[in-house]
Amino acid sequence: MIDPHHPRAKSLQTREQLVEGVKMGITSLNGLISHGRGEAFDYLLSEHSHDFAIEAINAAAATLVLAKHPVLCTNGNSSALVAQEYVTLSRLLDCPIEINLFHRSKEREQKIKQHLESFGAKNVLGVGSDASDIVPGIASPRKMVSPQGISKADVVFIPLEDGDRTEAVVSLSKTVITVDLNPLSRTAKMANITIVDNIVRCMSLLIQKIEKYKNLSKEELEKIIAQYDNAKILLQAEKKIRQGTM
Ligand code: PTJ
Repeated sequence: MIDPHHPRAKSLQTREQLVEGVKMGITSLNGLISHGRGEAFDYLLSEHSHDFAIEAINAAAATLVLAKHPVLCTNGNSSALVAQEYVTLSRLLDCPIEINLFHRSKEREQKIKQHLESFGAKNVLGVGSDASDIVPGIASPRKMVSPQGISKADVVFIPLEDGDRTEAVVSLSKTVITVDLNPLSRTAKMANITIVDNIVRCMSLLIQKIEKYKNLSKEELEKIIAQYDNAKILLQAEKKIRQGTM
């Protein structure tokens, strides 16, 4: 039990969630290493959702509201950390959640599906034989995708990856929104919209913004997207990191 008054309580709770994820068979052991990388960047960003993250959240919300077939990809880390938020987002957008794993196993897919369903998920794709389509140009098992999910999607939410999937999905003319605390990662650079923030902080902000933007006109949403410049956002995040936490 983590004392809520501990100065690093939130960070320690997040670690516990991932350790629990490993025990439940949801998160891979490699996922813990990945989280450590994220934590290091979060520390350099003062564990704060900065203006550059908010601007990306705005563009992501506008893009998701306008999307015809959005899909929310999840892996072992995001499922352990923000399952409830995934389910809320999928309800708000009336869209599926697709499990798409790097360290793929049928058992882990099933456990993640059950975990998401325990939070109320209704439409979970990518499990077992459902992942029957192939995205060309991906070297890992993440190339296997659902025909009703990533294959069909015009907008794909792909948080917490640093690999070739985003590049391959973007080259299919789909829009990719990512969440990555490392603004220098391949994914951060290749995605159309990169939210440089911790997924445990930014999901609720994204949900709130989508609720608000559902009342905006198509023209207003298109304007928010047109004004967004991902390269500028990444530069701002990198600058913040270089300035340090002082
Ligand atoms: O569950 P699987 O098998 O699909 O595996 C998932 C992991 C996360 C292990 C896999 O996708 C992986 O190895 O990812 P990487 O290459 O470590 O990349 C993850 C990126 O997300 C890194 O740039 C991290 O800095 C970043 N990251 C990690 N935790 C967070 C994060 N970004 C935002 N919020 C976090 N909590």
